[in-house]
Amino acid sequence: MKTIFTPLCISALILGATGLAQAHVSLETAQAAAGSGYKAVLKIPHGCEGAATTQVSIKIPEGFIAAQPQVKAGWEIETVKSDYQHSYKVHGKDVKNGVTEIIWKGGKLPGDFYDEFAVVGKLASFDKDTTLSFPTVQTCENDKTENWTDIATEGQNPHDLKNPAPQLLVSASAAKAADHSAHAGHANGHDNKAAEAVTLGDLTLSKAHSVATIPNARVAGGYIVITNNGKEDDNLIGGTSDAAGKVEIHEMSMKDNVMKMRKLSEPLAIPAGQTVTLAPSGFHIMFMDLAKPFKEGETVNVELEFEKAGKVNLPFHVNPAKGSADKANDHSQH
Ligand SMILES: [Cu+2]
Repeated sequence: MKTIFTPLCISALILGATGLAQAHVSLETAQAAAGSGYKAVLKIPHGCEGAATTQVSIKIPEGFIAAQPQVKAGWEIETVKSDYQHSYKVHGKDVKNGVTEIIWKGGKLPGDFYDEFAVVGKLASFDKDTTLSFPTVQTCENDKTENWTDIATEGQNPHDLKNPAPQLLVSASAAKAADHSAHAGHANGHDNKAAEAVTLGDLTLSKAHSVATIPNARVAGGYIVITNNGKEDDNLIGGTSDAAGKVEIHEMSMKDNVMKMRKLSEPLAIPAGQTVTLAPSGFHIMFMDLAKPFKEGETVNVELEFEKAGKVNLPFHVNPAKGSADKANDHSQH
């Protein structure tokens, strides 16, 4: 089944130049929690040997459910729907099919410019850490193509692939990760560290971490996975930290092709039975007015407050500025 969808509103394309002429196509957020909502932001860093990109198609992997492309000014969107290999429960309903391929066409991305193509959906509740591949084909003027479709076989290093498909590491659901705390280090990547999972009432808080800042930074992001194992919704009201003048909850979103960050005006909902992931491309904690820059290897003490579960003190480990999750997918340094 094919559906043609043409965005009516054409707003100015925001284009950023890139110096990474050799960079591979990759996902902006290369790690997410099983069972959570996920926004796949496909980064297209260059054309085909200089030719402008006129079409981008992406295959949606099994386990990325209810995929919906984000409207993109200047591009038509075509979706292919087919049956999933498995059946999934979404909001209590069985979902057996959905979008398995998305094609953006009719646009023109000059060869030396950069752009992003986004898809939102939900990750299945994988019970072990799983790598999902999003094979992508870039079609350019003069019938040139770039195929980002190589998938590493077992035991093969993805870095050895010439044209790797963009990858997402899905970490097993937080509740399960807590049961297997010995594996927590693995689940989280190579040398990055995050706090052990903490239980607060019905909530499980895991993977609390921040990222090292540049020397004069005034703000830093905080990231965490929050699972509500209870039967009642809860809300993240806010937090405090001795490392920052203020702790706010922010949302990063795309509006008319512009990346916007805003402070949430209401508490962040943690619905019953669901996992909310605070990550760089979505909801996140923002440490404002830093007492001093965050350095790799340090721990930042944070008190988070939930409406029902109450307050909890959590260490946020400061990871290197370029995380291992990024390294797995970002080949720009080759
Ligand atoms: Cu922010």
